[in-house]
Amino acid sequence: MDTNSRIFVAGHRGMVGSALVRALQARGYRNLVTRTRAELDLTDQSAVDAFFDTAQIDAVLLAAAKVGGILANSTQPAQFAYDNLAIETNVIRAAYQTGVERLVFFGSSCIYPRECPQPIRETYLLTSPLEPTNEAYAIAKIAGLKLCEAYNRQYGTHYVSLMPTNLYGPNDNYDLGSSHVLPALIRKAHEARASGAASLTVWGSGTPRREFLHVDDLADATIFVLEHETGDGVYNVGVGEDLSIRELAERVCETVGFEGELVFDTSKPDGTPRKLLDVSRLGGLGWRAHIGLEEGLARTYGDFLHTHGAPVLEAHAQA
Ligand code: GFB
Repeated sequence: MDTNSRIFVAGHRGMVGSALVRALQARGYRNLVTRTRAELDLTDQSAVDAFFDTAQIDAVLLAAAKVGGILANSTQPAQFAYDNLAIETNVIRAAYQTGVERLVFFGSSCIYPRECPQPIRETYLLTSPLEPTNEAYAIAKIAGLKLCEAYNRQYGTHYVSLMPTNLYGPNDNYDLGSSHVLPALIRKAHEARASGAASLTVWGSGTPRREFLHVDDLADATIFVLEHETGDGVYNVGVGEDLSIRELAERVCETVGFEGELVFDTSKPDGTPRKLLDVSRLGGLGWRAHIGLEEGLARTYGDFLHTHGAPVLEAHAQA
């Protein structure tokens, strides 16, 4: 792997994909290959095969996926299962068939059992039942991780799986129905402050705990793995500490400057009680996260203001 390598960043427009492009370009990687969904539908096997047959790819960063928060996952299980299985099976198979040596597959901390010792080690995978609200997505991502391991074992490839905790940062999804909690709370606090509302609604009880990794840290970890022969397998990527949803909402309100009340809507699901990752495996190789939550929230709110100013926000709301 060197800065002339042809690296296919699948999903380059998404939050993870765009962070990977930023980080790779900043480090002098000049031969990044990208395709929009209109140019290449990754759920179409023959289109993916035709692309790989001519693109001469040296490495694949498979950041393309159908992702979403707890409500989207619990209401669209078939779409989450199918789209993610189709994308990963098409890309991993075509990568192998065209001699791609390195591939990084991105999963999520939701692949681990709902009830397992915390912090969660990579070895806890498949040791007990999954969280129902996102089981379809989790099964699809577990299948992708296992497919990488199968190709490594049978064909000697070096396909690595990174399991990030909850991510946030530039290019996140701020649609209140399909987004994750952190961007949703940023938007809610911003709109509440702008409208002079007395309160903002937080889903669930506020007691679940979550760990948050800025997406630029995930991009940094990905390049670390690409540039260090870290071996194959699965690596958790996180910051090593978590907080309750209530605490997160309070921190977001401080960042945004909203001083109203928090109202908890317990008709919405809490999901997994906790999913703090054990990050010692990647830590043991020398990688650490650098962006703490306070700095991350400030940067992310700044990005939100820049990209979702009032007019765009309204248009977004009607989309
Ligand atoms: O981020 P989130 O949607 O997904 O929800 P998960 C995290 C917690 O935040 C849940 C609460 O307890 C939500 O009830 N929450 C509070 C909110 N207010 C809000 C809100 O306005 N919007 C949202 N979305 N949540 C996802 C998985 O689980 O984690 C995905 O469904 C993926 O597949 C992702 O793995 C990383 O953290 O519960």
